[in-house]
Amino acid sequence: MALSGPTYRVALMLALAGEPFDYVHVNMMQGEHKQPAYLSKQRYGQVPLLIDRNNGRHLCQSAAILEYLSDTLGKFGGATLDERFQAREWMYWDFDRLASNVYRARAIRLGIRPAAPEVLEFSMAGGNAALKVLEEHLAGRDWLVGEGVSIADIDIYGVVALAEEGGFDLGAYPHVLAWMKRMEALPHFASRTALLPMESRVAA
Ligand SMILES: N[C@@H](CCC(=O)N[C@@H](CS)C(=O)NCC(=O)O)C(=O)O
Repeated sequence: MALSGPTYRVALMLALAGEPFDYVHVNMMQGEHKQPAYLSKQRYGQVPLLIDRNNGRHLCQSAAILEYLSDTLGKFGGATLDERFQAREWMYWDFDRLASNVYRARAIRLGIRPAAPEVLEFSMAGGNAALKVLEEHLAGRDWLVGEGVSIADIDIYGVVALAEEGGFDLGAYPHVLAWMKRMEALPHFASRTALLPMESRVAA
């Protein structure tokens, strides 16, 4: 689904890995994601869903999909076992503290999810607290884990790239902004709007 941050991070991973992929738009406005046909493939009734045609596997949960892709493609998994564990920590932290708040604030501001003002306030406070953690970690380092880009960076970029739509002022986080620029300079990098159209698309 074109507006979906979790879908974007999977698409970004595939793009950065140089893997062509078909993109199938799920019409969430019409509740397609809650129909039995879709639920039989994606038990949580959410996007994204990755279908690996090489082996017929169906995978849910964007962070788990990134781990799967890094394992199967042998890319962005971290240079050592410790880096791999650290990347996983960042991804678990992300959905707990950063993505939950940023995506909720964005959904409220875009009118996708109506909510009381206190909910927006709560989400902004939580999102800013998480951005501060990110900012402090990125001071003096180029990537979240080790010396190169990993699935932790791809995962978290897929949140931070949408933060301004949620009303967050990234100008307050210069190290995060510099890290975003490094992400955007990677070969094959593409924005959400370039990767996710509002209709289905077969691999180029
Ligand atoms: N933790 C999940 C979150 C996925 C998610 O929240 N997707 C949203 C769209 S961005 C969705 O499908 N919402 C519909 C619903 O949860 O019923 C992931 O990372 O894949």
